[in-house]
Amino acid sequence: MKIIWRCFSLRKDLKMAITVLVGAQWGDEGKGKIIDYLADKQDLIVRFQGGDNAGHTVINDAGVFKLHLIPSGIFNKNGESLIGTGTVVNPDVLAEEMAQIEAAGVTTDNLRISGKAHILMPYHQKLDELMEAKGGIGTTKRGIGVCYAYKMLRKNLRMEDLLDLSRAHEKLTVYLDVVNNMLAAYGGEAVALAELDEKLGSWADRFADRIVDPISYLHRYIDAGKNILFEGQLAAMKDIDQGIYPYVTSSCPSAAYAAVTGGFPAKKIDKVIGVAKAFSSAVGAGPFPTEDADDPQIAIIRGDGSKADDEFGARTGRSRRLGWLDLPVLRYTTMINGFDEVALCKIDKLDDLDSIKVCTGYQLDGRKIDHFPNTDELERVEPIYETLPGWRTPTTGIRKIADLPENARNYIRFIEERIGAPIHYVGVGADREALATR
Ligand code: 2SA
Ligand code: GDP
Ligand code: MG
Repeated sequence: MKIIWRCFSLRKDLKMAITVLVGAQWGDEGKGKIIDYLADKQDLIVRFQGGDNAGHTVINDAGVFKLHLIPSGIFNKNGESLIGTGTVVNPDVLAEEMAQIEAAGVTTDNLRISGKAHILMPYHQKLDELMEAKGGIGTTKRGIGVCYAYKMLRKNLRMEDLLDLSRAHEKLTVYLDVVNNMLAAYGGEAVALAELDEKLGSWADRFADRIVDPISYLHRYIDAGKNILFEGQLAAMKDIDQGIYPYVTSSCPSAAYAAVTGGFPAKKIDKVIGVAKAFSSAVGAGPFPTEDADDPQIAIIRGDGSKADDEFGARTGRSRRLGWLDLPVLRYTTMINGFDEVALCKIDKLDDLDSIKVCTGYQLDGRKIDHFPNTDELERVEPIYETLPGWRTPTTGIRKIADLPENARNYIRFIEERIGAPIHYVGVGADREALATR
């Protein structure tokens, strides 16, 4: 019996080539940390959506990094990193981020960029700022939504356009008509083609040798049975389709989008990992049922901003909205993504609490509901809480889930049973090695 099980598990390992890792709540769950931890087993890490609205924190031997565009696996010297087709790339931000990483002594020689990734232009960012000023949803003002909107309007340049600047100039001449009309509507100044031409030239010099045809590039890895990890940004609650529309980002931070944008069959995904936090946080406007700004216990979790793992935006520095763990949200995102494994981060932030509230369900208009509510309903729901005892013991030095305090293990089991997915990793501190595993 034992032998049969071993063979099965070995074969399963051999097949375990494509993993997708996504956020399981509202974003900022600790994806950067988990990817950095898993990176040395990977041959390729692909950031598959979003742009420099992301702040993925990685703390390892090389230093403290808040990554915006560069995949969190860049520190793995033995593999490559790809900024994928589903992303929107601000080349100036990318150049700055590469310089920061290189200044810390880390090579970026292994970084490639999909030719099909869209270029995020200065006017995308300007329009995001202007639109937010007229009553927005609390975006990061990095131009993300506008760039994706122009992608759908078919009025963007892509990274591959940097390889033929005269053709890029022709395309931009047409696109700028639309852009300048939109800028005028929001009271912005028109942009001049000559300035953009200059930028395109300098971006071509900087990035041309990193731009790849993403399909042949990726399929070479797939055909060779290599380990590939797809890195999502944000989480399903901020998904343009499945999230709390309109308080969402403008791409799909859900696992299947890795295949859609990667250009490979979705059935080839072997494993989906969801990263959750032991409590809830969100930035930007929109419903957040378990938000509890006044609870003194929540103030302990937030910190004062002096530590890298305090609850402030890794991109904008905004104070994050905080609340208790919301199991209906986790059940919903598990349903959408099909988590094979969950990483539960920041459990150490609960070490000093006497008791911990967990939302197990919602009441809508006085009645308990079974479905996950739409955005308007979510504004009105009342969370149903259970209170679990805290453990009041430091967990940061613990490396095995079995060695965690009994009440911490009970908290983990409580979550697993209610979401129907196993927790394989438990974050006990911000550093790479501060992780308890099975
Ligand atoms: P956008 O800028 O168009 O994507 O904003 C749309 C919504 O998505 C939210 N959003 C985020 N939520 C959590 N974390 C994000 N990244 C930063 C971080 C946040 C920061 O890692 O801490 O620094 O403020 C992120 N990026 C976008 C945003 O709040 C809108 O609700
Ligand atoms: P991401 O966007 O999902 O990568 O998450 P962010 O980097 O925006 O936010 C997560 C924050 O929590 C960062 O400050 C991390 O350094 C920190 N962090 C991640 N995992 C843990 C953990 O297990 N314990 C503690 N204390 N901090 C963690
Ligand atoms: Mg983040």
